[in-house]
This record gives sequence, structure tokens and C-alpha cells, in this order.
Amino acid sequence: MNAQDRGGGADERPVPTATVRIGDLSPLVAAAIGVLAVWAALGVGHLVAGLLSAASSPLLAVGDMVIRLSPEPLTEFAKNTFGTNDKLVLLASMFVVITLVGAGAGLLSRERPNTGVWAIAAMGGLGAAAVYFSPVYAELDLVAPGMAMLAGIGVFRWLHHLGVRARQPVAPAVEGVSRRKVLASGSLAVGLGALASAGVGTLVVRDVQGSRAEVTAQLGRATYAERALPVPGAAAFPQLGTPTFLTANRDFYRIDTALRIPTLAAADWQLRIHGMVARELTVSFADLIGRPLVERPITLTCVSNRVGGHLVSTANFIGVPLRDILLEVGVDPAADQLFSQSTEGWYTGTPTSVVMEPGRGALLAVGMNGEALPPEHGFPVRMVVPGLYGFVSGTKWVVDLEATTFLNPFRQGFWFEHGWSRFGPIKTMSRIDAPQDSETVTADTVVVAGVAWAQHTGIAKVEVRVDGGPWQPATLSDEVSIDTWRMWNLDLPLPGGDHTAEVRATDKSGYAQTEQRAEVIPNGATGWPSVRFTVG
Ligand SMILES: Nc1nc2c(c(=O)[nH]1)N[C@H]1C(S)=C(S)[C@@H](COP(=O)(O)O)O[C@H]1N2
Ligand SMILES: [Mo]
Repeated sequence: MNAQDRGGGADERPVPTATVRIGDLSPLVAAAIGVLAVWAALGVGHLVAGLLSAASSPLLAVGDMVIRLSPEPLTEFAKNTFGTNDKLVLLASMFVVITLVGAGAGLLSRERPNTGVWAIAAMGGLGAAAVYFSPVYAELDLVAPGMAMLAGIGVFRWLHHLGVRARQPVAPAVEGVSRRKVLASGSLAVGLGALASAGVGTLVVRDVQGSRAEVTAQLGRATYAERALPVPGAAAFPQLGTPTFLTANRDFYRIDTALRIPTLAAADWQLRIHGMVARELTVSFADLIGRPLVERPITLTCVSNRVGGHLVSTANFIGVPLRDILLEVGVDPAADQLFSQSTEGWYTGTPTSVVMEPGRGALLAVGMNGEALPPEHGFPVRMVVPGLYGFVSGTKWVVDLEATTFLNPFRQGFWFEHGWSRFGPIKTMSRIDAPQDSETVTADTVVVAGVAWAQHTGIAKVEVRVDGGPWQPATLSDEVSIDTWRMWNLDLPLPGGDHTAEVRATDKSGYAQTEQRAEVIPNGATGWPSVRFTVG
């Protein structure tokens, strides 16, 4: 190393080259110390949050804040580009940014630790602010970011001290080597400690499996007022490329803003029903599951599903009719909005009139395909309203229901605040699953097959046309319920070459899908799905 490398500038003094500020950390060691310090902070924050309250993990709280504050185009870009991996991408990007900031903080502190300490304190402050301004902030939540900041600063000062010492040639080489060893072991210990804290923090948070197993067992011996019928064999054509009628829980599409899946055990859950009601009610999980349960197949759809998209799935949901509970509390007829909130702070508004329709079948759901709700689909309790997109009806991890009006400026749904529509009836839609786009089909007859949905209205007809020709009716699957999707297929003898197939569904109200293309925002996509394929 020579004098220029150290960028001395004004404080450069004419001293023998070999000893000029030899205690300064090398860039690599300085950067590594900064990185280890921020990792330690993240790990400790995650561990303490896991023990106290998951909502207080500074990393996740900052991520939540990013999601809440992201402008709509960015959110859509992320969803379209990364799909269901969007949260992983967000967390990974944050991790990279934080690591780089840590490295930068280290590099700015090659001589003295002060700059790095301030940078880490600033990051800690950001984490604390994110936790504090989270919609679910609670008393002890500042402990995790506080401990994280202290851990980060402590580790930084300590490793910096070891690093500087390791470079001072006060004693013969033997001592220098041992000091380097101390630095290396210290760094290793910090790295492992950070990893272990993050791991343990994640584990303690994730433990609702015991409670889930218990609920699944309870569902097995519960009293049912209504059970889903076995699915008829002709309800789907998976052999032709359509989905199966019921979607396995692990394949069920997942959409939410939750960076950490809430981990509320059934025993700790309760739902408060209040606002414009005659008798306020707080329901425990035991109350809820002790009522006569109903089990019904329902197809859920996300408003963000683009034409041809896969944000649509079907399950046998088990739950308690929400209408019955609302009748019990006596909802004021002037309360046109049912405002629901989840334990992690998401919220939406649903039209009371829809939930109160006698045949609608809105549920407080506790089960899905014969088991307790999976954690990512709302364990222990979620709302399901057939015929409405999830963003205005499907509140997962629901803990609060308030009868209010849509005029209440303090009770506006999360996605409404972000530029989406207030109401979300599901639009009649179809999808072509076979052939796939750009596929080459080698057969005399091309089998076109897919799915269509018009929840709570029902599908009456599906038609296919090829290369702009006449519309031809497809064969429909058995109808299981007007609240579920319906599969279709059609055999087409086609000459070799390139072809385009289009599909349109007509629902039981007589409405046929419009050709007009609409974006998903504000209230759902429209347009005819199409695929281009080659007969070879
Ligand atoms: N708590 C909570 N519930 C939520 C959401 C959310 O972000 N948070 N997203 C809604 C949206 S937009 C949809 S489409 C459905 C999706 O439910 P699923 O993930 O079980 O398919 O959940 C709804 N419920
Ligand atoms: Mo959605």
C-alpha cells in the first residue's frame, strides 16, 4: 500500500512511508465489517421479533412499508414480472441493498468507526420508524428494532477495534498473526450468530402447525349443516389440459400484501363485530367452529388476473354463513359497507347488501379441501364471498368486522386507496389451456380445451372460433355450482399451418364476454383469450 491509496489529503504528514496510518483497515476488511454488522442487526431484529411479535421485525416492517408506499405502476410491474415470487424478490432486493449500505458504511470508516456507526444507527432508525408507523404497531414493537440497532453498532465497533489492532505492527509478526486470527474468529462468530438468530427468529414465528393440526381434527368431528358433494368425473378434463376441478391447497393461487404470513393460533384468534350493529359481538374460534358448518365449492379469482392468467382456483371451503352472524348482531340497514381487517393490518370494504343476500353463501371460512386453512390462505379464519374478487371480499386472517358506510373517509379499502375500484363483481371470463400459445400440435384433430367462470351467475355457453371464422359451441363440463368454474373442450379438424383460436363465454344472465380489451386495473380485465399455434 502507498500513500495515494489512503486518500489522505489535507492531513497528510511527512512521516516515514511504512508507518503512515498503518492502522487503517484495508478496504476489504472495512467493507466486511460493515456487512457483518448489518447482518448481525438483521439477525437480532428477526430473533427478538420472533420472540416478541412477528410484526416488529425491522426488515419485514420496512418491506411492508415499501409495499404500502409503492406507486401503483410499480406494484403492477412487480406482480406481472415476478408473479407470486414478488415478495421474495422484494426481500432479496432489500437484503442486497442493506448489505451494500453496510459495505459502504464500512468503507467510509477505515480509520475511525464513527461514520459507520452513524450509518447503522440511521438504518436502525428507519427500521424503528417502519415498525412504529405500521398499521399494527403495538406496545413492545420497538424492542426488536432497538436491539437490532444496538447489536449492529456493538458488532461494528468491536470488529472495527479488532481490525485496527490486527494491523498495528506493534509486536513481531507472531502477534500480528494472532490478532488477525482474533479478527477472523470474531467475524466468523458474528456471521454465524446472525445466521442462527435469523433462523431461530423465523422458526419461532412459523409455528402454527400444531394449532392447524388441531383444527383439522376438529373439522373431522364437527357438525355439518351442508357438505360438498363428491366432484363428478365429468366436472373437468385434465386429460385434455384443463385444471382439475378442485385445486390442491398447495397449488391454490396466493395473493396478498403480507411479507410475513400471520401466525395466529386458533386459540388466540377472535373476531370483533361492531360498528353500526344492534349488539356488538366478539366470536372466539371455539364459538365459531361449534356452530353448524357448511362446506361448498367456490372459485376464487383475483382482480389482477390478466386475460389468460392463472390467478383463479377452486376449493371446497368450510365455514359459517356470515349472513347468519350478521343477522345475530343486527346490522343497521344504513350500514352499506362491511369493513374487514386482518391481523397484519390489511383491510377492505365489502357491500353489506351482497353479504346479506340470502342465497349468496358468504362465509367466515375455517377450512379448505378438508383441512384447516393453510397459513398462507388465512389460517385460522378468512372471509369468502362468492362472485366478488378477493380484493373486496376475501380478507384472510380476519380479526375485525365493522358495519359502516362507504362514505366514512377513515374506512376505505386498501386497494381502493391504491387506485382500484370500490366494487369488485367478478367479470365473466374464460381461458384456453390447450393448445398452449406457440405450441406445435401434431394430430389430425386439434383438441381445444379450457375453463370459464362467472361466479354466482353460472356459465351458459362457451364458443371457440379459429382464424376469425364462425363461433362454434364447445362441450361444457358438468356444472357443480354456479359459484365455480366450468371446463370446456372442442375437437377441431384443422389443416397444417399456423392458426389462432379465440374463446368467449356467455353466462346465465345472457351476457357474452366482450372483445374489448381492458386492463386489470381498476376492476378486472376483459377481452377474448386467444392462442396462436401450429398444426405440424
Ligand atoms: N389479509 C389479507 N387478505 C387478503 C389479501 C391481502 O393482501 N391481505 N388479498 C386479497 C386478494 S387481492 C385476493 S385475490 C385474495 C386471494 O386469496 P388467496 O391468496 O387465498 O388465493 O385474498 C384477499 N385477501
Ligand atoms: Mo386479488
